[in-house]
Amino acid sequence: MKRYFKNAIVRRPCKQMVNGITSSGLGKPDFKLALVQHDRYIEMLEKCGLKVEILEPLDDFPDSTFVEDVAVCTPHCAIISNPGAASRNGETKQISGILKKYFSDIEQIIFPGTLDGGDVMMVGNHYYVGISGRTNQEGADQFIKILNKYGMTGSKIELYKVLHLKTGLSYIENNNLLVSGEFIIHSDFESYHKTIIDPSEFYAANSLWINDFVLVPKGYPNTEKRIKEKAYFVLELDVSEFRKLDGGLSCLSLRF
Ligand code: CIR
Repeated sequence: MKRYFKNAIVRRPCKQMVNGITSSGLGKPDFKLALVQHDRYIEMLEKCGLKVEILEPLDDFPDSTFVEDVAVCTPHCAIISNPGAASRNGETKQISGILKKYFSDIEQIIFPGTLDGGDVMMVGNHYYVGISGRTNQEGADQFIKILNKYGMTGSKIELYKVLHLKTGLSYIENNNLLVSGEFIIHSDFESYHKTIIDPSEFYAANSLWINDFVLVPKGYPNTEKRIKEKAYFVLELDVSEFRKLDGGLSCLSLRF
């Protein structure tokens, strides 16, 4: 097994998750079922070879289980974000203390810059940053400046329809990119081997590469089949209750 990532951090869903931000129109999540799905998610991360730190739920922050949004972990430093949604802005408070255990260098995006980790897609030493309803130009510029300080690079991608960059786009290594909607024809992604996600399986565009496994949400057989054809080990996972809050597989962890 390729062991690029060794660790993951997740945060248990809190009871208040039923009041999380959503545009899905799929109704409120079932909290108990969400806990079961989260347990299974942790098991899958372990199966991919990761040591998982599990953080306590934060009842003041309904969306705090989407821990990917509060930081970006690079091989050289961790960058604490500044979430663009008002109700999520305080989620970053304790993350710095946790990341200090793993990283000697911690950076931070500061106001007026905003950035959600879900808008950041890593491709080796380069990071694509979505300019979205959550991540603004100032936040992206701060982020890219930090990357440059550590010898990494970044570039900005304007988003038009999706919540976050990785809502519609996932890099699964080996130059393979899952693309949907506004990213299917896009000058910045022409050099990749693109797997175009069928509109009926749009949600599966957020699949997650970890050490040569690819986690795919349950219920998207065509995407699953096409990823398998590329010789990955595919793990299927039901995340229906997180989908109700516009969240996907990548949103539920930090990996490094
Ligand atoms: C939100 O709107 O912030 C949450 N309900 C969903 C966050 C999903 N996170 C992600 O795509 N990285």
